[in-house]
Amino acid sequence: MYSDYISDKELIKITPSERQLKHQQMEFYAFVHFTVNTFTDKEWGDGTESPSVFDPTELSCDQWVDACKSAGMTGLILTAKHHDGFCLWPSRYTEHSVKNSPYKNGKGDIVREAAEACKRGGIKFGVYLSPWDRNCPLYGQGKAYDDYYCNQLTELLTNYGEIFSVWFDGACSEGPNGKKQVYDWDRYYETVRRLQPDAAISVSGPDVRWCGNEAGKTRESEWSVIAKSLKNEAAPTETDSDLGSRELLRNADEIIWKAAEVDTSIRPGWFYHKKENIKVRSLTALSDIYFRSVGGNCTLLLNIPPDTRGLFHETDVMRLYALGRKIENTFSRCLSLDAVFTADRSDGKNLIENVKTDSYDTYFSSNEGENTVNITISFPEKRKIRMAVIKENILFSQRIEGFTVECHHGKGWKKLFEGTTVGYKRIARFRPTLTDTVRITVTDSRVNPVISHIAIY
Ligand code: FUL
Repeated sequence: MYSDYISDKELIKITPSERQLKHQQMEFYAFVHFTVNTFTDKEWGDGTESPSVFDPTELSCDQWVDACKSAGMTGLILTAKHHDGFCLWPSRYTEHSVKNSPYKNGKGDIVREAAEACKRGGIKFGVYLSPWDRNCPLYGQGKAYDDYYCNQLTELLTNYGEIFSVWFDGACSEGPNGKKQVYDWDRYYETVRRLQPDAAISVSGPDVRWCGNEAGKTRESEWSVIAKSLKNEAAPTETDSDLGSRELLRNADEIIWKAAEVDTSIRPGWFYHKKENIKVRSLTALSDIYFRSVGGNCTLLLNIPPDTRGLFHETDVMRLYALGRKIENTFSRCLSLDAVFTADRSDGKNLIENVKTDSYDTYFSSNEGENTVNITISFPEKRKIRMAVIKENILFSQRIEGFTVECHHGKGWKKLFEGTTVGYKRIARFRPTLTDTVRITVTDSRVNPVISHIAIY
C-alpha cells in the first residue's frame, strides 16, 4: 500500500551526527600498515612470526606525518595490530609485541611515537585493531577473547590521547587453534563510546561505511542516506551499487546516515614490498581517486606502508608531495569570487550569494515545493573554467538527485557535466572551456535543495 512507503519528507529527516559530520569534514587522511609483514614480505602474517623479525632501523613517525601533510591529509590511522596479532605497542596482555622485538631493545612503543608525531604535526590520530587475531590462543573462545580484545582497545583508547577513528576490520577467519571467533561488536562499540565518545567507529561500525572495494573505485550516485534494512528483502550490502536511491528507500524498514570512506593503497599491497617500488600509483591515478572520492561524497583513506627502515619510501614521499601541489594548484584560484550569482526563487529573496562562502551558517535554498532550480554565475569577462565544486548543506540531509553544469555558448547553453548525487561535496570536472556565464541546474531533488557552497575553478 502506498501509504506504507516512506515519503520524501521522511527521508530528509536523516542527517549526520556531529561525530559523523566532523569525520566527513576531514576529507582526506592516511592509513599506515606496518607490522611483522613488512619484514617477512607478506600481506597477511599467520601469527607464528617471531617478534625478533620486527626491526625498523630508522623509524621516524615525523617523516610519515610530514609526508601526509604535504599531500593535504588531516589525519593518520595506524595498524596497531593486524591479523598476525603482533602489537606495535607494548600491550600488557600479550608477549607478541614490540616489547620482545629488537626495536629499541624492546623499549619502543610505535603507537605512542605515531600519536605524538601527529600531535606535533597538528593532524588527528586513529587506530586499526584487527579483531581477527591469528596469534592469540584465546581467539575462538568467545568471551575470553572479547575480554582480551576489549583490554587492548582500552589500552589504545586511554593511553594515547584523542583518537578520531577506530577502524574495525570485519575480517574473521580461523585463529591458531582452528576456531573462529564470534565478535561481540556491541561490547566493542560500547568500549569505544565510553572511552573516546568523539571517535568515529569506521567500517565494521555504525559511523562510517566501507565504500565496497579496495581499488579506489567510486559510485556515480553515492548516498549517505541509506537503507539499513528493507521490508521483505535482505538489506543491501556495502558492495551493492544502489544503497540509497529513492526507489530503494521507499521499501526500507530502517534508514540511517552513513557516509562512504574509500580505502585504498598507494601501492598494490597494503604492506611494503620492495618489488612494488616500481608500482607506486602515478600522480594522475592518485589525483583522479582524490577528485572522485573527496569530490564524490566520500572520504579518502589512502594507505602508505613504511618500509623495513620504518620510513615511507622516497617514491611514495615524492608522490604525496606532488599530489598535495596538484590539489593546492587546482583550488588556488577560485574564479567565481567576483562573479554575480542569480537563482530563481519564487518569493524573490536573493539568497544565492550565500553560496560564495564555504560554510553551513549561510546557504541557499529554494522555496518548498521547488525541487528544480537554475543558478547562473556571470563573470566580469570570459574565463577558462574546468571544474565546479558544489556542496549541499548536509545538516538538512542529502537531497539532490540530479544536476547539470552548462556554459553560455553563442546563443545557447552547452552542457559541460551531468551528475546525480552531490551530498557533502561534488567536484564536477570537465574539458577546459572559455566562457563568461555558467549555469548550474538542479534537475531533481527529494525536496527543495539546500546548497551551502558553489565555486568555479
Ligand atoms: C582488509 C585486510 O585483510 C587487509 O590486510 C587490509 O588491512 C585492509 C584495509 O582490510 O580486510
